[in-house]
Amino acid sequence: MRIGVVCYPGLGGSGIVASELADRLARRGHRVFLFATELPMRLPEDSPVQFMPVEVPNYPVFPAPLYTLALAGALERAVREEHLELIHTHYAIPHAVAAKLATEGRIPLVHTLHGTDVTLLGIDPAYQTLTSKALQKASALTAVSQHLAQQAQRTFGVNPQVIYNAVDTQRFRPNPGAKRFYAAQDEFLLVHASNFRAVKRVGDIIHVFAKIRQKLRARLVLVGTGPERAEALSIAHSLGVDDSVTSLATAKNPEEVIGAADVFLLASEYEGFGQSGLEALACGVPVVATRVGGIPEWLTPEVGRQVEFGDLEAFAQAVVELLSSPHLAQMREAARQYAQAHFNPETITDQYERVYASAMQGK
Ligand code: GMT
Repeated sequence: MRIGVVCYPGLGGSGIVASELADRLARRGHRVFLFATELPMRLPEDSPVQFMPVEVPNYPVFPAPLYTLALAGALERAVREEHLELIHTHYAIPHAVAAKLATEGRIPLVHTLHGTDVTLLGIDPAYQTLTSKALQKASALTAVSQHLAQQAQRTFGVNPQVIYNAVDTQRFRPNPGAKRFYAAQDEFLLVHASNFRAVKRVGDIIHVFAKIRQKLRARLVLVGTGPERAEALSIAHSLGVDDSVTSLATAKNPEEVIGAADVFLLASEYEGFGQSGLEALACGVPVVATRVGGIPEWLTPEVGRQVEFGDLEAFAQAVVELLSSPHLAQMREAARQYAQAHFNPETITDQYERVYASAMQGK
């Protein structure tokens, strides 16, 4: 098939899911065109995917760059010139509307909902009505968790099929030998990775870490960057733990440090899925995370702990208990096996191919 995939290129789960899927589809023989404003960071250098840059010209007459229109224009041209047979967008806003505008019903559209496109932006009156219309008219919709699918039904009146995210267990694998680069021999290594948006509550991670430090020796590595990074580091300073916190803002290979961790921390207020937690499990690293959104659908007691959102005392306690548990080594083994068994990229690619096949039949 000739498939157009649309995504955001930067630090964010939907761009990761989209570019890894695009790459796998292309390696299966599909002709895949990936539309984004920049080369997505998780697209392998040797990928057979054809990157289609979306140029967003700005003119002083516009109050802001017109991304939706520029994307729609790029898609419309590719339908004509590259003979796209289907478009699959990741993150509904504004991609669902842009694809509808570009194609006007000529080819099937598939949209994957990821999280804040439903829960935060989706309920914003500025975007809600037109996005609902575009999603209701789509050939197929998928969501990355049951929880998100239910939210989408409430917000947009649609019933997406759930396809969980995959994890590349070749890339995300245990890397205990690297722990010495990040922590002293008698320290535990705790890791958090995200795009540091407010919803990730990185400040809570720092508070939790300060509580853990009162009980045992540990070091926290923060992987990634975003709007809340400076605030998080300032909280670390004010709590007197900044000497034990390392910030790796531009880590190109986050798996190197995640694979060296003892426990991975995720304190989010909401997660459509929580991709970074799954990547930690694939590395054989147990996860402690908040019981929000799609997290309970993959974080089982065999591979980690769930805690109530905002209960920082319980969060710290759960981490300390895990680190002191005689079963920690078993849990590490179980985490990797579980990720390999349930979130296999090829199985998940099969599921998307089936969605495309039925979308093509119904066109
Ligand atoms: O909203 C974000 O923080 C980023 C968003 C995205 O689209 O990049 O991430 C969402 O998609 C990921 C991949 O499916 C999920 O793992 C994340 O849980 C989800 N983020 C939120 O729901 C906050």
